[in-house]
Amino acid sequence: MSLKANIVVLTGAGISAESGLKTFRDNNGLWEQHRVEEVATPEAFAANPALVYRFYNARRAQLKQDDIKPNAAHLALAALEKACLGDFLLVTQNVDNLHQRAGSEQLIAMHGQLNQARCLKSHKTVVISGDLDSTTLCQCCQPPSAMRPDIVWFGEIPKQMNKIESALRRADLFIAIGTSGQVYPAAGFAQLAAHSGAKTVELNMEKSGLAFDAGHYGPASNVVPEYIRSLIGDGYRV
Ligand code: BJW
Repeated sequence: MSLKANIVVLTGAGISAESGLKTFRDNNGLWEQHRVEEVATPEAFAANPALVYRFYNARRAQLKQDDIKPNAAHLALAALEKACLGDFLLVTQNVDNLHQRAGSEQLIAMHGQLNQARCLKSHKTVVISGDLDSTTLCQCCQPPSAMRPDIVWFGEIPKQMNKIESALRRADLFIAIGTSGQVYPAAGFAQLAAHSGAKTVELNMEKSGLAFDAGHYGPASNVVPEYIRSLIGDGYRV
């Protein structure tokens, strides 16, 4: 079955939890005793670049492990995109590549991607697969410049905000999945979509505390395929 509606989906770390990637704010959310706020800021990078490179190198390496792969929730969203006859946009706060690997195409990685590096001088991005450190140089500048992880840190502006906000204003349905709603601007998307007349739905392990018209709670790999089947019918299986 197909679906004639403009849909915006926002995902957070919870959708990748059952793929083996830790969320940020659960009990295990520390990395070598550091909270995310201590490594994911421009100030942290300026003060201790080696630590920050190491943090992102470890997480990039983890993506290559055989057991880290898209789960049923990622696959269900790729199926929803195919069934959607209106405008569809998947906005992820995640920096992993699991939505891309599941086949999602209309996708904005608003907080950047582990598999990209950015030139500190020109801000051009390149795809990387290995480690990055202060000796990794760009190929776009003369003399070559150092590179940083292409990640949106606290205090920086998330990517493609104009495109996201315009999709939210046109949305008939907004679905937030696996996000605690503690980090802005993503935490404000449901309200923006609702003001423009969209129905808002939360799919999460537990209620986030933000206001939604409806919510379904449990592990993403159960709740997301179930909800998407309720939209596009039983013909779809993952
Ligand atoms: C499951 C599950 C399962 C578990 N199934 N569910 C004061 C007030 C308001 C705002 C601010 C303020 N002070 C500063 C700000 C702004 C700041 C901010 O929001 N700070 C807050 C901490 C207060 N934001 C920014 O600085 C942003 N930039 C900005 O605002 O620029 C200004 C601007 C914006 C727009 C236009 C113009 C100007 C930048 C934010 C960058 C965030 N970066 C990070 C780290 C980098 C990426 C990385 O290293 O990976 O992004 S922080 C971290 O949090 C990461 C995540 O993307 C983000 C969100 O976390 P998420 O995904 O929600 O994960 P969790 O762990 O919090 O939640 C997981 C959820 O899943 C939970 O609900 C679980 O229950 C659930 N779950 N298992 C289903 N199996």
